[in-house]
This record gives sequence, C-alpha cells and structure tokens, in this order.
Amino acid sequence: MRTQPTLPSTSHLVLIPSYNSGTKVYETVTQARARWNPVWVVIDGSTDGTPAVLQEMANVDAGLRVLVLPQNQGKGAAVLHGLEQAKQQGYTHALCMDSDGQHPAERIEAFMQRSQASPTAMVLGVPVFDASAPALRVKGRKISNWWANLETLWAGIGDSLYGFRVYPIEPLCRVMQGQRWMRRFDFDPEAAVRLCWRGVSPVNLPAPVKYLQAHQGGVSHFNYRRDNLLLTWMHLRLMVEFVLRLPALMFKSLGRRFGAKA
Ligand SMILES: Nc1nc2c(ncn2[C@@H]2O[C@H](COP(=O)(O)OP(=O)(O)OP(=O)(O)O)[C@@H](O)[C@H]2O)c(=O)[nH]1
Ligand SMILES: [Mg+2]
Repeated sequence: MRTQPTLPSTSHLVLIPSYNSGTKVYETVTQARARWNPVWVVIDGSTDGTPAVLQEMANVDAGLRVLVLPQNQGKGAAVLHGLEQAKQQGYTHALCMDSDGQHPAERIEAFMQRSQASPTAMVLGVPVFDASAPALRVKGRKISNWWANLETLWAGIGDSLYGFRVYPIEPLCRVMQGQRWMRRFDFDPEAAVRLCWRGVSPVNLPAPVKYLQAHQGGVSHFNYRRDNLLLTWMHLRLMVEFVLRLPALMFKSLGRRFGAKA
C-alpha cells in the first residue's frame, strides 16, 4: 500500500472536475491523493449523492479540498472555477484529470515532474488505448487532432482531446476569461490550441486511458450529436481566428524550425 505524500506541493495541484460520476469519483480521488498533495475536486452541480461523501472525505484529509458549484456549468467552467481559486492561493500549475476512472492516477508524478522541469510548457497526455476503446472514438479524435495541428501549424499537439494534462494556470485563466467559449466539452482542444497561440509549448507524454462499461462503474455524459456539433463549431471559430493569425503563426513556425537547426 502506498503512503500518501505528506508534504503538499505549493506550486502544482491536481484538479478534478466532477459531474455525476457516481462512485468512481471516490476511487479517482483516493488514487490521486495516494500520489499527490493537494488534490482539489470541483463538483459541477452533481445530483448523484457524491458531494456529501466527498465533503466527508475532505473533512478527514487536509490534502483534499472540495469546491462546489451549485448548478451544472460544464467541464471547462468547473476547471476555470478551480483554476481561479488555485491562482489566488499561489499555485502556478494544475494537473487536470477526469473523475470517472478513465485517467491514470499512476502517471501523476511523471507528469508533475515533467511540468516542474519545463514550467512554461503544458504537458499533454497522449492516450494509449486498450481493447476497451470504441473504434469510433479512436478514429473520431484523429479529425479533431488534424484540425488542432493545422490551427497551430503543427506546433506539436500530440492529442487535442485527452483531458489528462498539466496546464500553467496563469495563461490558461487569461485565455478563458477573455471569451465565453471553452466552458463545456470544447474546453480541452481549445485550451491546447489557444495556449499554443500564446507561446505555451506542448510537451507530450503517453498515458493509458480506459473506457469502462456501466457494470464496471463507467459513466459518460458524452453525447455524440451535441458534443460533435460543439467541436465542429469550435474548430470553425478557431479556423477564422487562425486565418487572421496566420502571418504571426508562420513567423513563429519559421522561428521554431530555424531555432531547432541552430
Ligand atoms: N460531460 C460533462 N462532464 C463534466 C461536466 N462537468 C464536469 N465534468 C467532468 O468532466 C470530465 C469529462 O467528462 P466525460 O463526460 O467523462 O467526458 P469524456 O471523458 O470526454 O467522454 P467519455 O470518454 O465518453 O467518458 C468528467 O470528470 C466529468 O465528471 C459537465 O457538465 N459535462
Ligand atoms: Mg469520461
């Protein structure tokens, strides 16, 4: 059995947005706490009985903090709420992970160490799928990845959708506070693209992902039609801005190429 890290990090925290994830959220939080201190959960208007239990867990664990949004606002909005509070308390980086048991808590330390070594970068998880991954989801994300790479002129985004990532808090807050989008399922890809545009370089690290069946406690709020429409609209918006930013992006891209050769 692992011992919980006793010394809390003052720069990096784990941030877990949670919306009606069922009992998987307890497992996720326990596993994250076994690897990191502090861990914060943002309850996004959950109505599944998890808020009370999470609060009880936090009452006996100084390394766990529970923030509550009374109404459901969406994943991006829940993350932003956590980031704003974390920034106020002096944290500089947040590792975001989902609450539904899909993301690998055992990769937390490696991701945090990579971020500590390159604090100006964002550390992006690149999903390693197993047999549980639906083929449609694996193929579908290639489309989003292609668009994200075009929008950044291939600045190095390994995966645009995977939510297991370490973000520098300050630039992400600025990006999100400057516009009304990125509050729901459009959060992860738009964050990667817009941070690239702001000069935050992506560092890619592999991280396994699991797709759990309902009988294994798996819960998904992904809605093919609604969320794919949201993603399409997001890439349309980003493409318009991309065209406007093209001269500056080409200049940066040339800089990267010549910088790498020098
Ligand atoms: N979908 C959704 N997720 C939310 C919301 N608020 C917080 N979350 C959390 O955001 C994370 C991702 O949501 P999921 O519905 O699992 O989305 P996903 O992992 O991309 O999709 P699946 O692979 O089908 O599970 C989970 O930790 C959710 O609990 C919300 O309003 N909608
Ligand atoms: Mg999920």
